[in-house]
Amino acid sequence: MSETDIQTLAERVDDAARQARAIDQFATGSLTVEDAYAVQAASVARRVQRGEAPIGIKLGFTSRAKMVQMGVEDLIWGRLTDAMLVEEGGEIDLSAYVHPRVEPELAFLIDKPLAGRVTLPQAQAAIGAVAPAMEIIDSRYRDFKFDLPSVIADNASSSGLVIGAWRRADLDIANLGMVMSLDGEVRQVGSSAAILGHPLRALVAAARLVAEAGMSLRPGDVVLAGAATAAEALRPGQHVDLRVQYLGGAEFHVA
Ligand code: OOG
Repeated sequence: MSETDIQTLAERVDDAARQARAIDQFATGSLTVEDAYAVQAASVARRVQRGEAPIGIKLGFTSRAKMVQMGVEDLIWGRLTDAMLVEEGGEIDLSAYVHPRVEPELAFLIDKPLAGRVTLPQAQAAIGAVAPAMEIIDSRYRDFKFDLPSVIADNASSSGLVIGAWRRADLDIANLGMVMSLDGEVRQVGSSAAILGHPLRALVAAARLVAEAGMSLRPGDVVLAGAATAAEALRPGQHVDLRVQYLGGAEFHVA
């Protein structure tokens, strides 16, 4: 794919995100996974040119529940910027999104540089803190339908993130209960073990994936491990709450 084509597709997904408008997914077979990551990088570069700052990355499809919900089998990653941060306890405005959904996650705060092929203990040693988190995903594609290259090009549906209180990463996070409620009604129940069998494996994968893109995880970066359960659609007026065993929680309102 030519540089011009990459820029054209990057503009298309970036404009759709900015205007909160659904677009058709890219024609099947029209771009490879490699092209798709180039489009993603170019679309996020447009955000950075507008003044947004990169804050880390997110993993996608790290749980069976998400793969089954979206019909996609491969691990993907996307780039997070400061403009995507939603204040914990704060409010989001639905008009800024196409058809947002929320999913329960864990966030890692990187303390030491990490990239390439690393072991679980190396990943553990690179973390400064861990927090309960929710990701607000918002595919720019009509009906939230996409194939693998399309969702990668659309920055893995990245749209917002809510991070609860950070705590030191000295806790065993392998199998923590996670409960996400909408308006006080329990909607998704899971375990951090649903994330690749152990959420730290998401960090191992993140280190490998960023290295393949010529990048590294740096101190201060946030890594979202990927959803532990299926995602829930957001509606006006909702209160969304996540509780994670031993870690506390996070919440926000939808306006
Ligand atoms: C793609 C993003 C998936 C996750 O945590 O699995 C994701 C999507 O479902 O729109 O963020």
